[in-house]
Amino acid sequence: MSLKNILLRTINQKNKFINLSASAVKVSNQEQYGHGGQQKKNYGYNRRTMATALFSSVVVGTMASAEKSDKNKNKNEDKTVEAGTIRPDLPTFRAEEVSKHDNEKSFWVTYKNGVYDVTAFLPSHPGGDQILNAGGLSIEPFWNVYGMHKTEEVYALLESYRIGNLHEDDVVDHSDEEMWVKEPSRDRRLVVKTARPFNAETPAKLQVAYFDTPNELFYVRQHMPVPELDQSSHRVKVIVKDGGVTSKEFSLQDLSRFPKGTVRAALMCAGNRRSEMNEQVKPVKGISWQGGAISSAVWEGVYLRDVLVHCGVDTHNTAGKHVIFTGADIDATGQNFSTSIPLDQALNPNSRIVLATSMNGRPLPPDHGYPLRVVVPGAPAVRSVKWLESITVSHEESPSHWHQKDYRSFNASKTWETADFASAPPIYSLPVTSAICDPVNGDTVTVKNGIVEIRGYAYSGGGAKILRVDISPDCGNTWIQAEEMQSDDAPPQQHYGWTLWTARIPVKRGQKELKLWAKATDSNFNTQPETFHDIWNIRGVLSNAYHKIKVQIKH
Ligand SMILES: Nc1nc2c(c(=O)[nH]1)N[C@H]1C(S)=C(S)[C@@H](COP(=O)(O)O)O[C@H]1N2
Ligand SMILES: [Mo]
Repeated sequence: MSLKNILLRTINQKNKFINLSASAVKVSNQEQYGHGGQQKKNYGYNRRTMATALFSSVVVGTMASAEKSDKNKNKNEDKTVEAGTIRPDLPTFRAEEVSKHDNEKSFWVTYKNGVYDVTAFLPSHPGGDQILNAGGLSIEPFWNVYGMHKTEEVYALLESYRIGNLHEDDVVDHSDEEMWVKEPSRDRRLVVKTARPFNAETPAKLQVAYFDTPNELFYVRQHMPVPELDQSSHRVKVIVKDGGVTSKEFSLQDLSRFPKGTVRAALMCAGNRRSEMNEQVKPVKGISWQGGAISSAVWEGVYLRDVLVHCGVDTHNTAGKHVIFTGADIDATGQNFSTSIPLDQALNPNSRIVLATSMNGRPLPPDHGYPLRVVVPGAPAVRSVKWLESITVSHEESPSHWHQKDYRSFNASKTWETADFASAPPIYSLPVTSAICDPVNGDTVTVKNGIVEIRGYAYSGGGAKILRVDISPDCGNTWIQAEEMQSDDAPPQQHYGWTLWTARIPVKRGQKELKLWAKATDSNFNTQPETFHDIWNIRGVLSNAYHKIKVQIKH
């Protein structure tokens, strides 16, 4: 039976218990076995949530032996049953051949100098579908993390599947990859910008398909690997440095005793739409986000303000003070992700800052900060620190390089040589922006009754609400106001949702092409600049000029 059939059979069995669509299964199989990327670059990211329990029905019998091997671990580590040494009797493969090999026919992995066809072993892998992440790749980083593999039995078992040697030049040190092994499963529909750390946009057409973005389609922006945390043992420390230093620790249960806090907020990366600035003016540094680094959710937890007041923060003397948020994720030098906002902003009830445990009615997914995240609505999303470990009230801003060396505002003449980050204002709010999401640039659209219908989002930071979205079909000569506006009920000053809009654009008979410009106006009557020229900046942040696309017309 082919590998695909074995898998499909197992999946079909599982389908009786878990509700999976046929298309999800199909996509998953293609993606899991179809990848042929570079040896060092391609596992762990491309899975749908489909197969969490994929093989659990067939592994019951083998779990016992896995446990046994685990107990023997120490004893066996002394012995030197070596796997992956060179076997001159076997053929040699390049890493590229292994990774491009069709894993749907037979499933290959490497370990040190060894190449293995482990197809026959797949259904009885005690770790279930985890092994699928290693298709065409080395299993070493996985085994470094899941140490129960390092036993005589497992080495011997692996060697029984040996088919060849990995070319000497392709044997690499995988120790730096361990930290990526436990990354969460991600929806295949996300548009991946970088795999490690994982950064991905919500596809444009799916942004406007839902008012609140389904959690699995919410854009993802990571600076580091996703930390593994547990809600029952998680604690957040509130430290107040004001003359003396006081500190209090809260479990999630402790937090739940505060009044419930909730806010509907779109989160937008300060670098959203950076690619347009980059293309239309000159290069900027940063992830080349198109318009998909914004998504919407309802966040629930408790209000930060209540917790700060409970901890005795002086609500009157706020000037010059800051609230530093620190996450559990750490960089290569051991520094935790951290940034800060002014204390004034944190204490203002209009800010509606939530210490969130839930996102759209579900526990926060690992990618979005499980089990606790601060949501600072209306601010660049970088201030909404995930995996929140501590909150520090201080006379200083966060000292981290993410706060000191990024997310600051510069004029268009500043270069990397002349920009002074220390004196540049940190970005704590967001300007008005909009984008056309459906159609996307280059699409062919069908005219119905002389009309082309277009849809998009508009958003403004700082609690402002979108009042109007205008579309020009003729490079700014005339403007058509979007008719349908879907938005949150909250009033301006407290309005943190985005607005989804629909506009109907009349087209002439025989017209072949349509250029469309979009701009929004917010409740402060601020509107977008026409071009990116004057707002260009080295980091490509706050890239909010008119969104301009061109589509072909089918009558
Ligand atoms: N702990 C932590 N919090 C973080 C980040 C991070 O890397 N680590 N990235 C920030 C940035 S730059 C953005 S744009 C948002 C992205 O949130 P999302 O992944 O839930 O969309 O998270 C912010 N909070
Ligand atoms: Mo961001």
